[in-house]
Amino acid sequence: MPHTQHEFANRTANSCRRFHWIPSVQHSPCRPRINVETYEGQYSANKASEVQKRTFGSAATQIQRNPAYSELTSDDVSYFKSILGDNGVIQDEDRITVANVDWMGKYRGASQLLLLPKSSVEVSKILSYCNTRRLAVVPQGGNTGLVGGSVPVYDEVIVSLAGMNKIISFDNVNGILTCEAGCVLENLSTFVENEGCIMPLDLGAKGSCHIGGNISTNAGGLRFIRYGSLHGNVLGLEAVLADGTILDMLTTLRKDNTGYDLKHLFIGSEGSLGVVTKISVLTPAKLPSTNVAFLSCNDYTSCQKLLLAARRNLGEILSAFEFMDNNCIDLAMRHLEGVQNPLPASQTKFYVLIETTGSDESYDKTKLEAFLLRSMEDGLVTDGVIAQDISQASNFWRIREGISEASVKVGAVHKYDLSIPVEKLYDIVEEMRSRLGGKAEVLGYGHLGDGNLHLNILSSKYDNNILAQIEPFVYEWTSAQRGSISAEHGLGLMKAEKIHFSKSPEAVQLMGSIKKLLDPNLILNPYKVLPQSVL
Ligand code: FAD
Ligand code: 2HG
Ligand code: ZN
Repeated sequence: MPHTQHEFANRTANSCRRFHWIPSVQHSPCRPRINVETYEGQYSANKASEVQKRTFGSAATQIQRNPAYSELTSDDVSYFKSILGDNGVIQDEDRITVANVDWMGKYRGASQLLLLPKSSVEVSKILSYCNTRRLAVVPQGGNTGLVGGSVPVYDEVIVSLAGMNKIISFDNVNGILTCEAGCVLENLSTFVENEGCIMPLDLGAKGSCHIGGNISTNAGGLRFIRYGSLHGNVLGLEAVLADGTILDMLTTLRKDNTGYDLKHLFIGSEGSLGVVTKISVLTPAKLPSTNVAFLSCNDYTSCQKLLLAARRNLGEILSAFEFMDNNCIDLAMRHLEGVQNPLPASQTKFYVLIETTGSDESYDKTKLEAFLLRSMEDGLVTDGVIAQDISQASNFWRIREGISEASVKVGAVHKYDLSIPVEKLYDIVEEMRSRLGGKAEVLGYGHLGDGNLHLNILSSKYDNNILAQIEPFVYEWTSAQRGSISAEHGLGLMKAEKIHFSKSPEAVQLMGSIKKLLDPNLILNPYKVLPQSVL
């Protein structure tokens, strides 16, 4: 039963009597953990020459090692040592094992070599050599990607950008940061916050992911609703092409209409067209007043109406609108240490996290409180709390950001990252639950303000019968709604063969032509992003 305005006011009064503005909510950084369980049916071997064919759980997906690629020799290793020094050439088994496995422990490659260049020139020398030798390469950032794009499939050489982590300059008049691609997002956030700005993106993996990885996946994240896509925020970048050409597009201009804007090819191309080495990005001003509310709603229709009301009534101060179903909260409480549901246990089906960020503490607070009381009167919200300090706000965010981390603790997880019109967005979660009939746990959450659903399907181990219930249904359903099968995570290995569910044959063909133009020997991130048939 919905609480009355009086009850909400009491809760607000009790929880938020001293309602402080929160200068900067420190989200808990998420460190990558490697779950050593391998995907059922997946093949792994120590020697590249033994690896010729792999399956990835789906009976339909069989990928052969492309025999056009050379196998690594000791001469290759000696060459890399001559340009990078011994410290830049890693063959140590433990370090290679970590770099071969993705964050979920779902995709595992069999590379024998990890390279750590320190400059664009070194990246250029590596790629030029690999191109001539036909050695396949996988660029790697923080290895937090969720679609199997950041790890080798077979014996590709791993080129990690971790050693290229310098801040080059910060223009504090215009708020423009220029840095190397291997900078960790959280370090950049800390740096620009000290300069009175914020990064235009934020995500749960910020303690590990690199800005180069963010750009290469066109990561969305928690600030997208306010600051939009990296296609808008990245002003320039430098990328090294497969043949070693260093392409300087590192402008810091806001406006530049001279010819084709080539940087966009590298934003979201997941290391398949070049290695991003430097970037310049717009950093918005850091505003002094941040408020976070954690709310419950009885049904999905109320969440939708709340979003509309938030857009209209919170307007320019709205900085996040995230939703989670009850299954997510249960999971988070089961698996995240020290996290508490700020609302009393009830029959609540949905939770919404709203954040506002603005420049006037008392105006922003009054506006948010009035909005929440009105939403309660209108029956859209059944209960809610507003954080009164950083610790409460962090707890709210920890629940939302921690769902991903909690999901991998169950054993096996299938993650779908869908763009769907908001009115239809939760239908697929319900349909999936009834299809699976209790064989797996189905979670729905995500960036509701951006029409982006994260559908997570959890079971104790990978099971091809479960997968057969999910795919291709989930892609067909999304395609029928004219949605996207990848809203923000990319295609990677997981969805390279599924691109046609979201893009026309002509568009995919053109993408293939661009790939072949920039990387004619197909050395960059093979088997990922595009279907083998167009290459
Ligand atoms: P990696 O995982 O190392 O690589 C990702 C892809 O980019 C690979 O194809 C790789 O080859 C390529 N690549 C990496 N660096 C370069 C480079 N310098 N040049 C060329 N190619 C490169 N994603 C979101 O969009 N929104 C979220 O809210 C979000 N939250 C997450 C929360 C958690 C807990 C986790 C684990 C992941 C989350 N992700 C999210 C996914 C992931 O963090 C992002 O995709 C992130 O941008 C990847 O960055 P990375 O440095 O880890 O890249
Ligand atoms: C998020 O929004 C991330 O938390 C991860 O994009 C989603 O793990 C997932 O499915
Ligand atoms: Zn997300």
